[in-house]
Amino acid sequence: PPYGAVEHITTHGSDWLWAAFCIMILSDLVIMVWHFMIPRGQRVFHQLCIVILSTASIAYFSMASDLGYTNILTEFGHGEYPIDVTRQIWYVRYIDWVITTPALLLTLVLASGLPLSDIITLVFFDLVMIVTGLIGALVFSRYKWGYFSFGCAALFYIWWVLLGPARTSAGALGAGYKKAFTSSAAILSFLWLLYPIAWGLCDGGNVISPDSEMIFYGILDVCAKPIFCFIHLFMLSKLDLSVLQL
Ligand code: RET
Repeated sequence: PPYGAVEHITTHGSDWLWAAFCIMILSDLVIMVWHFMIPRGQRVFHQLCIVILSTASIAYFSMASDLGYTNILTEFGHGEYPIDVTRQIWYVRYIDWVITTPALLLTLVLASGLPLSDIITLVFFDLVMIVTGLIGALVFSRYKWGYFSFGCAALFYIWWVLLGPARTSAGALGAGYKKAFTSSAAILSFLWLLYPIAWGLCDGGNVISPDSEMIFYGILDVCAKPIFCFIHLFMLSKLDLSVLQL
């Protein structure tokens, strides 16, 4: 029937989410073991990665179990019925991001010597980005794109801080710090560009199915969380972290 048709993930979608859950939790366990080999006082980056991967593991556990979403009416369904179709909106993602995106930014800026006032503002605008994304996803009408625009403005501010002031202050810590910061910030900036694109195709425009959404966001999350954490921690392991006084 055209009324009450629901866009849902399938069992294949769920299998992929269980695979992503395993990647998150195994990477988490590896970093937990690794962090005990680092001297106290220099473990903060490992600890932040543990925060990120533990949160992601629980989020993927929820989504693989088909939990953590709500059904939202969409103007145009992806399926065969053009009207009055609902779509799963996975709010659990945003609960994950509220914790993990500030932690990801901290892994970068705590190794850059950026002043505390700038770090606090950066984290606040990151929260603005995620919360506007959540509200926009839950809004049915075209006003959702207004929230999306506020979120994008916040992302532009984050890019500017990372590639401008934070990169400059990393340079003041030495060439090694500048090199590590620039590579990690470039990877993060590129990956974060893809999130609003995924949002536009899923939560925003309802262009791709929930299964495809899980593949798009899932590959992104594996790159932006475990892969990013490992690359960043390896680069930091070559630096003398005692200069940071953390
Ligand atoms: C939203 C929609 C509103 C506009 C923008 C967004 C950006 C989200 C980003 C999320 C990053 C998530 C990560 C998660 C964990 O690894 C909220 C989709 C700009 C950049 C890195």
